[in-house]
Amino acid sequence: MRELEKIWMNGELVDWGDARVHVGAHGLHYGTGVFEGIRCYETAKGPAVFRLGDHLQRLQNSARLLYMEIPYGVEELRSAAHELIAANGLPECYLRPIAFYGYGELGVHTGSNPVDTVIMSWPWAPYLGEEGQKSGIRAMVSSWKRVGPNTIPHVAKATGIYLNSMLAVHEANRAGYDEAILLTDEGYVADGSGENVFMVRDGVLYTPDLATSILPGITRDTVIQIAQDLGHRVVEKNIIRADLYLADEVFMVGTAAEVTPIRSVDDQEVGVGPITLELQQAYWDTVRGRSERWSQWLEYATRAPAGA
Ligand code: PPE
Repeated sequence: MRELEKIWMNGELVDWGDARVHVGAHGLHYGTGVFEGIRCYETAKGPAVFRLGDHLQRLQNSARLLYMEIPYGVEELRSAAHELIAANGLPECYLRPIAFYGYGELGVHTGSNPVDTVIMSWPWAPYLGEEGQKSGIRAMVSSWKRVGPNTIPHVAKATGIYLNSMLAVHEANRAGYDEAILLTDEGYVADGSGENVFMVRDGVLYTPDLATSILPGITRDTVIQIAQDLGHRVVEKNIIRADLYLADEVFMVGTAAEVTPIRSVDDQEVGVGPITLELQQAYWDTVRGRSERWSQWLEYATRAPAGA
């Protein structure tokens, strides 16, 4: 990770090296945290954060599902994000807000522990690589099942839930694949380890329904809206692994991964197809402010550091 100048921590900008947490922090022991991943893109009008408000609202929703109250509201975190972007001065970055139960008492109950709130930022290349975005990645259906709705609420982007993703991606990488696809206990396609999944068959786009154990991805929502605007039909429904094998196209979407084609699933070749590439290009045009149609999703950064 490339270290930048500042990290926003509990209301102030601190030097990168000083953003420390005590080893007794509750979140470290029990995975009791919620987080977000947001991208800020370089545009002709300067750095712009993509769907910042939607990400910060999801952070609040995730916290609510963990009975956690983040001491900062959406508007305060919005200004904090802008302050941080200005302080670190990069045209593009990934933003990682995280709120977790901090240091105080141990024991699974969160008790009187404070909630620490942090926003980091750093430059993050495409999650599955630039080559992966161009030529497609090789995915494997994981033997690990996605956490069910009555195990941990999958709607929450909670830190602890990512053990599930970690096991799946570890298994896939060890077996020589680039990424894992997790199924639900019932056998329906859920998420990648850090992405939502789409497929195309006979010109129609399919993606798992929100009630499947998926993260309600903001890129998923973005891609659905862009695809419909381009005249494609999008159907949200249960998908089984055979559907992926027989698909004309399969791709993954996420803030970090953007739109990444999948060229094979479990060694069944699907190839990189035209609808995926069309949506990938439309997504890049949208996030980089080249499409008027979706300009309301971009929040242009304030240029000067606060107080300067
Ligand atoms: N499913 C999962 C499990 C997931 O982690 C992500 C984001 C998505 C779907 C897509 O959500 P969205 O970013 O709102 O479109 N994964 C984050 C990276 C996780 C990581 O730190 O690694 C991301 O893309 O920022």
